[in-house]
Order: sequence, then C-alpha cells, then structure tokens
Amino acid sequence: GSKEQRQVAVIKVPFGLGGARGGAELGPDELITAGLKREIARLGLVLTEEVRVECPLVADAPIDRNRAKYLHEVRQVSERVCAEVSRVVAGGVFPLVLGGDHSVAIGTMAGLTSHYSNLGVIWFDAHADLNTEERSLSGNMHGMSLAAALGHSAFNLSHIPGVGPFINPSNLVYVGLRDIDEYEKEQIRAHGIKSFTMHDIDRMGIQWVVEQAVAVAGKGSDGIHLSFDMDCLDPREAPGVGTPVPGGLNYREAHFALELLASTNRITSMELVEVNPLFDHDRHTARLGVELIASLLGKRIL
Ligand code: HAR
Ligand code: MN
Ligand code: MN
Ligand code: MN
Repeated sequence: GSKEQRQVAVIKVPFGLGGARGGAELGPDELITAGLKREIARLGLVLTEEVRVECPLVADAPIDRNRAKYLHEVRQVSERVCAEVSRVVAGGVFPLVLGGDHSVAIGTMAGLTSHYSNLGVIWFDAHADLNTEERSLSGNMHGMSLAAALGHSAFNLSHIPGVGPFINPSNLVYVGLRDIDEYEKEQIRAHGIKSFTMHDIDRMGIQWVVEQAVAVAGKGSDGIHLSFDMDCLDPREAPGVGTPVPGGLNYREAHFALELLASTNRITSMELVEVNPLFDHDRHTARLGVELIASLLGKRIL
C-alpha cells in the first residue's frame, strides 16, 4: 500500500570484464561516493541492505579471444547476481543493481525471472546487446546480455541455477538505440522487437516513446525491469562510459523519461550500468547516474 515505506536494496556488482575496456568495475563505488544513499534517504525510502557481489578482477583462465571473452567469469558473476536479486525480490524489496558493465544484466534478469513468470524489460541503450558468441564482432559479453536473456546464445539464462523462463521478445523494448550491428538488426526484425531509436525520439518526443515502451513491456507482464545503460545518454552529458556514441539522450529527456516511468508505478526493478570513472571528469557521469536513479525512485522537482 502507499502508506508503507518503500524498501530498496542496493546490489553492487563491480565487474568490468564483460566490457570493451576496463573501468566499469569501479562504477558501484563511484555511484555510492556520488551520494546515492543520501538520495535514497531523502526520498524517504528504506535502504534494507547494501550487498557487494564478489567479482573477479582478472581472468582465472586464458581469454578466449575468438568468441565470448571472460565467459567463465561472466557465468560466475551471473550466478551470484541471480542469487542476490532473487533473494531481494522474494523479500518484497525493490532491487537496485549497480554495474559494472552491461553483462551484469544477465544475472539480474535471471534472478527476476525466478519470480516473475512474464517479465517485461525496458532497455535504455545506444546498443542492442543482442550479439551471440558466434556473431559478435568484438567478443565482449556486455554486447550479448539480451541474447542470453532471450536464449539465443550458447551461454544463456537456462544455464543459471534458480532461473525462470527466457524473456519474451514481445515484452522487450529498446529506447535510445543508435549503434546496432548488422546481425542485431536482423534479429530485431526477425523477432519483431519493439525499438525506439534516437530517430523515433527526435520525431515523436520522449514522452510518447516512454508511454509506448511501458505499453509494450507491460502487456501481460507481471513485472517490468528497467535496464539503464548510461551510454544511452549523449557523451556530452555522460562522458564516463566505455563505449560512447554521439547523438544520445540529453539531460532533460533522460530525467523526464525516468520521471514518467516512476509515475506509472509499474517498474519493479532497476539496474544502472556502464559508469566508467576512468573516462569521466569531476565524477560528472556518476552524479548524473545518481540523479537519474532518484528520478526513477520518485524524486520530483516540486
Ligand atoms: N555491438 C558492439 C559489440 O557487440 C558494441 C556493444 C557495446 N556495448 C555496450 N553495451 N556498452 O551496450 O561489441
Ligand atoms: Mn548495453
Ligand atoms: Mn551501450
Ligand atoms: Mn563535467
């Protein structure tokens, strides 16, 4: 009910081996230092716990340069994130996952599907993250998270203990796309995945796009996960990311999008990923990340 205080659990995942370059493993601490817990307290939310998932910093085994890089490490982290997210959701608490690179989303979605039988997913990103180990041009697993969630890649959700069903492509929706590999374009078309590119945002406006996104992710679903890759933002707003792409969301579009999502009361989990302090200046990107999380958690201007 609305009288009881909403509870949030912060799950930090300092993992960067799925990314194109190091530094995303510093993201969770950077977000905490930028004032995340202060913002959560200001919103009157109860922070039930702050979990730190143990993550390998260097590879245990030689890198497989041909296919999925650091697959062993991504699998290990996915299992741990799945277990933490699953436990938090079982306790009726809102999970807020802090990445790390976007490969941490594999574990998040695994943990969520253990409770939600039909999970909707809204994916804010410059990239589609639909590559398989066979088709990826880079081998970086942060570009494969949704392939794993849909069951397209060799390593996928079904290999994680405690997981539920794959994500249904009809309840997956993209916002902010502008750098999509050819194979990913084929997949988006083949599976009819609803995609709001930057072109669509330019043409229709962010409000219309977000309303459509909620309708797609929410149709017949029992929960909606917001996966927020900071590189959806324009690099002028968020320079501290591993794979910046020009022409992204501006400050108000991003905030307004998350304010609109908050007002629907439909979002049941969130992750914020790809903050890379090594490419940031003045902690600018982490501070923006904290502000955006606050907007999603209900912060209003007045
Ligand atoms: N599509 C490219 C690849 O697979 C780039 C992926 C970029 N990465 C992310 N994820 N930050 O959204 O390597
Ligand atoms: Mn991504
Ligand atoms: Mn991205
Ligand atoms: Mn700055």
